Amino acid sequence: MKKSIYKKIKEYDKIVLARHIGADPDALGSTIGLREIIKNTFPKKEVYAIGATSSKFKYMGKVDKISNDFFQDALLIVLDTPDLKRIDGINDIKNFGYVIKIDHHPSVDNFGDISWVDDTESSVCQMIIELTYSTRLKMTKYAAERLFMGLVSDTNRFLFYYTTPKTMELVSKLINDTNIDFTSLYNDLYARPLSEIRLQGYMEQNMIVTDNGFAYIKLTDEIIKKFEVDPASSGNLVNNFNNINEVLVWVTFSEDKKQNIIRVNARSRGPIINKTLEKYNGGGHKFSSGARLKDFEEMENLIKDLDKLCKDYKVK
Ligand SMILES: [Mn+2]
Repeated sequence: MKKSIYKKIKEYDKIVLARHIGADPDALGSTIGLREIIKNTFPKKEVYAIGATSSKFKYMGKVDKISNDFFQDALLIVLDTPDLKRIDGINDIKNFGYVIKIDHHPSVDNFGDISWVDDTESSVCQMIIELTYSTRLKMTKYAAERLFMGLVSDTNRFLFYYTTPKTMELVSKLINDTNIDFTSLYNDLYARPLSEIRLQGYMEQNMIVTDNGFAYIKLTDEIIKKFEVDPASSGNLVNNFNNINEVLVWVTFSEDKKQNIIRVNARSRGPIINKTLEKYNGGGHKFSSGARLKDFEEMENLIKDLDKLCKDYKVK
């Protein structure tokens, strides 16, 4: 698999690297990292990492803008994207000469002349490190930094269960090989605006926790404005409330006045929550789901449902 991917990279002079919309460090790190690696190995090739610019993750590097004329006869490599409709900047993959998919999500759309999909890999950045070290591709320090940041971000600093001995071995080889000053990269990844920290403090103080281990916080438009954040980033703070002894399931309700909805972000340390969220115009993974509600009345029903879910789980 990796050898045949290398062969195609060697064969094509024009290469486009794409990833999912709403880019995260793994998507940016794998495309920008692979661009540098291919250019370092084959300096004459034209290689572009495309997709919308991300101001939040600008430290990951610059993305390229190219015209659609370039696509013909080019090799397209789609990274970190399980479904065709979420590829950023490409409407039809048929416009390309050859397509390779490299991904670690459970498969949604089966596409690509070559498809390397493995959901036991921690990140696509891990897969690119692996690809590079098992072929004649040549790593660079800049690429190593991007790949390291993407991997660390997707594993939440080696915390998630799909961090494996292979992850550790590849990262160790990467650091030895390129001498990246990896501890200096954490500031970019983890520095947050004061407004967000203040809101988190508010949430910690005001979160309601039931006897059944269900925790929630209602963030009205007024509160969101007071803390000078936005409904999307306030909802993302849900990730900072795991590992609380008394809490099994926790949820943020963020009022979005512009779209006239209540955004729901839900997480769990046990009960399976996506089935419940599906009844409320939402869904997602077993332990990590979201939804969009019409109003706070619907919120009250969801609170009752999730509290019952925690109660039933505890009885088991
Ligand atoms: Mn990823």
